[in-house]
Amino acid sequence: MAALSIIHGDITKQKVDAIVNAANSSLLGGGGVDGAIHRAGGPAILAECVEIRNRQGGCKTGEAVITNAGRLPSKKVIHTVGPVWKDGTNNEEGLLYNCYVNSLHLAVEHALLSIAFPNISTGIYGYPKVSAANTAIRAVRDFTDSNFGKIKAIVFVCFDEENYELYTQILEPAS
Ligand code: AR6
Repeated sequence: MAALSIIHGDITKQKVDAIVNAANSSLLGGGGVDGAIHRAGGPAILAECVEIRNRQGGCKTGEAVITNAGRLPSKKVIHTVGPVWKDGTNNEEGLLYNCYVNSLHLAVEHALLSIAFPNISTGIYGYPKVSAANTAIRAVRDFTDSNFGKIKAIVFVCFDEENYELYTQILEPAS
């Protein structure tokens, strides 16, 4: 079983095999965690994003692509595109679930054993944080249940206090 942990902090500082970026379908960068990753990692990440974009036309919502990590302490960056929250009737939940599972599959394909996730879609894309946390945890647990031992460590990196409290309550209800 992969170890699941929660950190209150900045994903660009995580020394794991792969960090996940909450990107947009253009793969050309943006604000939030996407901006932070490109700023800290430098231009090599964007250069590879542009190559992918030229090859396959960006990344669809719920899907994931992988690049180098530039100057970041991780080995790779997995870019996934979360859904924009509308009202919950546009398969937002299924698409968010897919972001986590597809990122994990990509990590396994690249023999990456540890992975850190931000709270995808819960910033600029406006996904309600409680629902997003429950979906993220369900997706990760479903994946680890059916892919035993393929990933050793999964970290939820919560940047804002509200998400940190939420994940702690869901994953460590006794504390
Ligand atoms: N480390 C970890 N988490 C962070 C960091 C950080 N350095 N900075 C912000 N967060 P958002 P989205 C958290 O808006 O909602 C971009 O412009 C933040 O507190 O980054 O998926 C993209 O290009 C929040 O909980 O991503 C897209 O256009 C979480 O990251 C769009 O935003 C996600 O917030 C994607 O929107």
